[in-house]
Amino acid sequence: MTRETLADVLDEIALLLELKDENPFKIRAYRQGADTVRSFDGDIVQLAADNQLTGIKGIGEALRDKLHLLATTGTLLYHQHLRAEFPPGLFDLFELQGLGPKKIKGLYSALAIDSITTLKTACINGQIAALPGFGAKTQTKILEAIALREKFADAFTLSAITPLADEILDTLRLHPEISQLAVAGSFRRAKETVHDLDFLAATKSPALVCEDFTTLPQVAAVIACGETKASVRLHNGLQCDLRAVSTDQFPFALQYFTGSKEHNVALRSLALKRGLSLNEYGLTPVDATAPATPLPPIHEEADLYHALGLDHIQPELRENRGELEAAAEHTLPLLVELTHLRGTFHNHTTASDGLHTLEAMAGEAISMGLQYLGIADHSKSTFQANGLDESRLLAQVAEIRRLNATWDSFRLFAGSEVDILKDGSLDFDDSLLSQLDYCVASVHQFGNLTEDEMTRRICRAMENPHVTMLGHLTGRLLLRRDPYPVNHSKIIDCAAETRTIIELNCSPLRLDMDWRWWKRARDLGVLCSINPDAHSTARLHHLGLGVRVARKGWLRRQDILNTRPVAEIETFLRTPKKKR
Ligand code: DGT
Ligand code: CA
Ligand code: CA
Ligand code: ZN
Repeated sequence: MTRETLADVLDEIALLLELKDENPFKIRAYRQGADTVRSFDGDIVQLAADNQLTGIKGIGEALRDKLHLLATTGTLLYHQHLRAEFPPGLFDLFELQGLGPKKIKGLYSALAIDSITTLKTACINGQIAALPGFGAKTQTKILEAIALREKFADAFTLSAITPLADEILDTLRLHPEISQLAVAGSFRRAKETVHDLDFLAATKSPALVCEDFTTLPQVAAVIACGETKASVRLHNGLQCDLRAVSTDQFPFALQYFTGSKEHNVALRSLALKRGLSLNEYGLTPVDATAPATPLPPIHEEADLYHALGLDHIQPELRENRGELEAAAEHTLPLLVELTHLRGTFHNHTTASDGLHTLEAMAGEAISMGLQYLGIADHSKSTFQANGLDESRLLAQVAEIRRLNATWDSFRLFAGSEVDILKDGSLDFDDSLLSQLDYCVASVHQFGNLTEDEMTRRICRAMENPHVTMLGHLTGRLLLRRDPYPVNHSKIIDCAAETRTIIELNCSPLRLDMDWRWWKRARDLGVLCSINPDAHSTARLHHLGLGVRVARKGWLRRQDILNTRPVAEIETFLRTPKKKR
């Protein structure tokens, strides 16, 4: 039983209760419980097993008993009974963009729609368009969402599978016959979406390790199991491959299976130019008879790169986008690390659509060792997220100033995630914005403009002297919603010119701006801010994901605003934008 499983069960109960139209307070209690479990500082699983959850804020009596049962027995009858009230295919509907519990319930009771297949058929037959409360527009939207899901059927987001990868690694590490272990592939390269997990183990007993791999508790089906490799499918549909190699082969196999394929192809041809043949088993002279300079011993991946005259290339950079040239010239970037972060901007509270109060968010940031936290709740136009109007925002600013007086070595920065309106003007006027410490400007509506219109709209917002940074540039939701069209080059140029920071929004489905654009931005002197866009204390921890993506974008410590200590940030924010 892991912390994630506990939290997921509570979240699912909340969803099921919502389907049943239960009391909203009860639903909220489960959601909050899930969040508390995720963010709890300590071994919550053990505490639950020992029935020691009394007094933990966010976990009431009812949840306490359920968590205890779950942690000790692995299942919860209450949850299973709730689940049994609905057909299993119904749960897939939640993965469709734009369908919430209310709509799903309506479809289920009116048309007995209980799976994506039945929903698709009903759309094609025009039944959704005829349904009160739905209509032709919704029907088209649903069909688009289904098409999008089909397009990404075999992909997973990096963050969704990270807990699974860690769980499996933890189990395999206990195996007495495994001496070295890693996940390679796109996961190790921190690709934003991943098709499968590629495990690699060094062992003297490859067949045994392969067989044991297929009996992991997460495995739903065995695809193949041989002498040195095995493939399985997990309960969530994710495929996992395992290669079992010898200790000598391990660094070569790790390099090979980390990829990318393009990086490997380029590396192999570089080796060939030096008369060397590289594959997943080793590095050998092409011509065995020619007198060759002896190769240095290769014990780890770095040795392999060194043997080819290269600096060691971090996995995140291995996409054949200039990293081999930089490694040869000794100009690879020294990449940012999580420990470099001193704070973060763009976070929400209960004032708009966040789950936790200012104090709770600050408390979590303090416990993470951060020196500052930027608050940026929604502005009034984002009414669906309870955006703040002028007076509520000013009240929040006053509250932040009051709280700041209570800390010696921590501070909140008062900001706003201000809406960029259709014409590029902002949701608040300059006199209000000038009373804030900083401001994140984001697009939340009119995503259907042309690329030109959207680009001009965003550039106009960046020209405002009070806009410190641009929020989630493209509005994409990975595997759910395509980005709206926007000209990245022009946006980056404009950011450089107006000294506007671009956010790397590291909310797991966003990871926006995309990693492919950061090197260009960096080279033009555009600063990045790694922002979790946290709507709860637990989500502040997505900063780690943000750092992985920043690394993939070639970003160094000095390219990132929120690696700076609080005193520097204070000066920075007080300095007029043009002079920063
Ligand atoms: P994905 O699609 O998210 O699983 O992406 P990867 O990169 O993990 O791809 P995967 O699992 O098919 O293969 C893992 C690594 O193995 C890949 O990054 C590079 C290496 N590899 C696989 N097939 C080839 C190949 O045909 N040529 C070369 N040079 N390398 C390959
Ligand atoms: Ca893979
Ligand atoms: Ca694979
Ligand atoms: Zn936003």
